[in-house]
Amino acid sequence: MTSPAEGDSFHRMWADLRPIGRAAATGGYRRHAWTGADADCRTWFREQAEARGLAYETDRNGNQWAWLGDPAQGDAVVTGSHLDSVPDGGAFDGPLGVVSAFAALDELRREGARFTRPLAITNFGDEEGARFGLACVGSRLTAGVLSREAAHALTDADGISLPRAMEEAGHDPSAIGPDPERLARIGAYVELHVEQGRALDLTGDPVGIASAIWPHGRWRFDFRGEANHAGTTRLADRRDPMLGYAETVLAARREAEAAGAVATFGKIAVEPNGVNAIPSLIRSWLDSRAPDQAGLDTVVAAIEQAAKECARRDGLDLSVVRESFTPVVEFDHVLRDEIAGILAARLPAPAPVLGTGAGHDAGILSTAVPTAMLFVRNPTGISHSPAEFAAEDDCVAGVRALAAVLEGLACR
Ligand code: HGY
Ligand code: MN
Ligand code: MN
Repeated sequence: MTSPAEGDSFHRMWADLRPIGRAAATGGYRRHAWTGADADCRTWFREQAEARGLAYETDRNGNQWAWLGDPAQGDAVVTGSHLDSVPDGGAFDGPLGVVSAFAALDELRREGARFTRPLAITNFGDEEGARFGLACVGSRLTAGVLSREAAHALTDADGISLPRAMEEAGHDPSAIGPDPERLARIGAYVELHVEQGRALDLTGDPVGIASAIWPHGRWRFDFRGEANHAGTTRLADRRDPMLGYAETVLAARREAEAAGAVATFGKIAVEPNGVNAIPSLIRSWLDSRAPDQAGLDTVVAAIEQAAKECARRDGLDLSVVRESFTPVVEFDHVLRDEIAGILAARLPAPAPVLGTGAGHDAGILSTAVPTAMLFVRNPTGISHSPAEFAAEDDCVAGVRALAAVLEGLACR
């Protein structure tokens, strides 16, 4: 068991954060960008920063920063993650990294660590893209891989634009866009995250280090047919988009299996969505990921081809739009190996180095600054679900590992 001091601040923060945006019926979280639950998470973050005497700020893109030391000194060590969730998401995806960052700082301060580099703790906004459809909006804007114009064009299911949602939540969107000055202050970004998979459960390690992120993206497939009566329209007379959609879902599974990739249709909107009406329109979203770009391209092209063939056969109009894309990420080898060395001196066995199919802000920031990730064991591997879990001892092992890494990097 861990010493009370180590676990205290982690458990206190975890208990404070736990009820925010949690749906009683499922135990899942609905902390979508620029909603009330997101605002409550942001308030929690600011309170944690100010309670520790850290300099708090929200950047032009709505990301939250808590600074120890003078950012202008540069070469800062930054750690954090995100607090937003997927619809009905788990408690750990994102928050574990933010809570662990504050807890690791608490531990280092208890031990009298002397920081020689500025340290910042972050909450990157809208990592899941649950409301506006694009993943990692806050970090993409800051890293300059999402243009101001493209961000302004993002809308949610109710047609509310991202800037308007920001404004309604009290954040001025007028300056959203690249933030090179801020990036120039960062010497290294290290994100701790619950593992979204079972690799560490299989190796028996509480903590691992990330090597790479698979290329992945989101595509919207719209199948437009002809609304009609479900009871009186002859089968031969139908232009039913549901058939095209259904066959495309089956093709996605087939093509992904053949390519050693993954493909998921997890979101669908049916118009008019009546039990006794043949739909006029099916909007559906594909999430696909593969170990390399060629594999991903092959899978998505094959799925699109299958959709086209169905559309041609059934007289449907098909449109396919890529809404989000993240190229393959290879984390900085020097930082990765430095972290492995720091942990090797602390852990009973070297921390495994593992790839992931999950996207992260660290992946986006890797285009601009040296980044690394630590994973904390997830015994079931389940994520993006209320069942997502990490054992208490593993969470505290994650805090200890992060504290060791921050000390090794920022207290030289
Ligand atoms: O979708 C992802 O991989 C991440 O959880 N945003
Ligand atoms: Mn996630
Ligand atoms: Mn995440």
